[in-house]
Amino acid sequence: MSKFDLIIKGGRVATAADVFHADIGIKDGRVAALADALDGADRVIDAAGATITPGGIDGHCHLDQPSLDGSVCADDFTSGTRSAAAGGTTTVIPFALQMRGHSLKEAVDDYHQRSDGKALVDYAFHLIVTDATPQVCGQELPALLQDGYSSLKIYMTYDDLKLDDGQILDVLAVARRYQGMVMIHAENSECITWLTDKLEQAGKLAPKYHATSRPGPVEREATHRAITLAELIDVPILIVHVSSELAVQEIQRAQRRGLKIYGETCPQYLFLTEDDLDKPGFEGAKCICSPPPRNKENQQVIWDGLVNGTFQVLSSDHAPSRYNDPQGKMLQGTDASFRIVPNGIPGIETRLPLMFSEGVGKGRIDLQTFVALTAANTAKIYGLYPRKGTIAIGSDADIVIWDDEKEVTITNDILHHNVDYTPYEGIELTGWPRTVLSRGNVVVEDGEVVGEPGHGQFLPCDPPEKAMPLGRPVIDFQPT
Ligand code: DUC
Ligand code: ZN
Ligand code: ZN
Repeated sequence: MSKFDLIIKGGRVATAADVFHADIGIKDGRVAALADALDGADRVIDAAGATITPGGIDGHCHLDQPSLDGSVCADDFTSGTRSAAAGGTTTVIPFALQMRGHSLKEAVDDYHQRSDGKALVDYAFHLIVTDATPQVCGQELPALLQDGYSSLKIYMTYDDLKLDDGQILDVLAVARRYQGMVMIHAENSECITWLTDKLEQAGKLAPKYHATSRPGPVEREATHRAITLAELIDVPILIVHVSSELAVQEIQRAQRRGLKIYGETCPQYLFLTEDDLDKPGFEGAKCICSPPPRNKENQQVIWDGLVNGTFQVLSSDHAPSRYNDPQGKMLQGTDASFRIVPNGIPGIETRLPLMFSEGVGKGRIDLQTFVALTAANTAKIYGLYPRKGTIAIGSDADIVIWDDEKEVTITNDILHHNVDYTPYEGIELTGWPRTVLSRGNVVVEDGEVVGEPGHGQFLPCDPPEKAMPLGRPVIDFQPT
């Protein structure tokens, strides 16, 4: 019997800490050896001249998520994880959405049914809490937080999802007591509704007015309020999909004060602007997402935030709606108000290649920062480290071997999602995943997806505290 199942030879290995040359020996799905020169394997992959990174972890994506507006999430666990794998992502963390009036446990059970046997790569679940009842905060949430579902998202906007400040405090208190990581969608709901009403009254319905209805101050106010609520409870939070300079400033101010406020941003805030919402006809709907893309100067602030440590995580917020489809962006036709266009853009496959080419390749971030933002920090924050997010002895062999020099023009027909467009059409990149391993299994070979549904396993998550220090407990809040 061979010592290793597989050896990856001669590559340049990057982790969040180091870049070094080593052969990687893989046995039983895990990294078993890192050394100058390894021998004795059933299979050897020649990676001479190639960069090798840990498989990406997409800490924010929506797959087979039930909708509340009649639209259909275009990707299920098979198409979504096929697309993820093709783009070098080997762990995804989508959301089990609680419907108001229903239990959280029901949402989790339903989400297991939607994912069982369907994924090509591993996955965990975040919870979405929309109904913070005493039963949910007192029993269901504590039980789930201790049972492998250690993170949850709450919304400050969207009528069907949002919590008020008191409810947010209730949820934060539970998270503090049971070491949950709370992700917060921070936009001021009342301001959005007021602005949207005024725009509609003036007949301004086109996709571009989506950006007008959710300007930077709307995000800043909610970010400030979320931070204040977290400070009151003394609990870490993560502000998701941060888009604006004004929100960045709030997060930086809190971080300077020593608060554990983590930040996530997404490629759409680096590569798109509000002008993309102003394409001819209804085309701008393709880029309707919340918060909306901003302007060029703002893009630079987001890039700076990746470098200066404001952001720990770069996720896709892949929220796939088809464009030319009555269950997608055209749900209410092409003359519909921006208010009722399903929110979200696809990006689960393009996240890593965009950052590898335009971040690392263009010298904006170094390779270690790339790994930290796309894999290692995500694993730490959501309790998956060091099983995921690094290349170290004992870690799962989730590995990307890059074709560093490959020139690729992004077009929708090279992607594997079930969406009929990509907002990044026409962007020219250098570098694309050549071979991708999930627990030692080749799931992408020479750019072709060869993985099978059912290989991907559910990952119970530890609390984040095991890897990321938490705030000092001050008051023992009892859950309501
Ligand atoms: N915004 C969200 O908050 N979720 C999914 C899509 C979007 O644009
Ligand atoms: Zn959100
Ligand atoms: Zn989202």
